[in-house]
Amino acid sequence: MRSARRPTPSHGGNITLAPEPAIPAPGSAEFTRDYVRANRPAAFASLVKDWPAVRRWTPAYLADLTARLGDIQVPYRSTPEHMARMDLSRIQQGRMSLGALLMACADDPGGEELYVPGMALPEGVGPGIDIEKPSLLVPFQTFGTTIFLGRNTRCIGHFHPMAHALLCQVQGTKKVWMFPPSELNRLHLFPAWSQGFFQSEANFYGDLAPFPQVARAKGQMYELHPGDALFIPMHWLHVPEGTGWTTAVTYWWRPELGEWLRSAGSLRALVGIGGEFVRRGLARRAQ
Ligand SMILES: O=C(O)CCC(=O)C(=O)O
Repeated sequence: MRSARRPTPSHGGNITLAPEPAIPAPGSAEFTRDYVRANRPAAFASLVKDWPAVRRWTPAYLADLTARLGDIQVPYRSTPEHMARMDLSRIQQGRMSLGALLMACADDPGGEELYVPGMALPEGVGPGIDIEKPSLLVPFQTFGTTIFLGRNTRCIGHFHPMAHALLCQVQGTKKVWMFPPSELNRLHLFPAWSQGFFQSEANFYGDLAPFPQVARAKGQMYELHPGDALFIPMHWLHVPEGTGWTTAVTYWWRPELGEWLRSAGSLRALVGIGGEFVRRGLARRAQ
């Protein structure tokens, strides 16, 4: 096992976060007790380094693989650096062909941000071929596998209302800022009853001056390299930023009731999920 790796410090706007080194992965019993039940994040060095995907998933390889499945249209994003307040409608850039996006990343990995912020793995890509559920997750019934990819990706600050996640970095490097649920009230989230209830209004890649509380929030930063994995506990706000071409796979599973009850983010999550439920009901009635 490789020794713990200490990342370089990261800052954006006027915020600096203490770097946390990636550690050797524990066994699944220790992972469950010390991290999942404790709602505590950690980066595990080299957890999935033996996945064939870590070697294979270049943009050209994925373009070739997905071309056989036909023309897949994907929603993609980019976040303007100079937009102080996140405007969700301005970061969605519409849809484009996955093949064209991958070829743009292959041709110019250092170009402007092109970000596919999560898509279900297409049939025939991934499980059993290039990736395998990490043994750490054997005790958990995972319910999905999502791929994130693009170049110079800037994910907005968000938390998962109802799931724990293990983010497995496949290619490229990524910094992930993390803030515990107890800090959510400093992170300028969109109103609890609104659609963005799990997302921050602050643009972590721009000027944070309009959000003085954010600079006071206590968080930590992880740096992921190919083959590393990050446990993202439920209700931890995270801000992942990829450099150059990056791709990652995330596994999801449901927390236990006790974990819910102990989390400082549960009330906001409940209000937000309730709001979403009402909005969908009203939309159905209006049809
Ligand atoms: O890797 C990324 O770009 C985003 C990952 C993420 O936000 C997640 O797994 O929840």
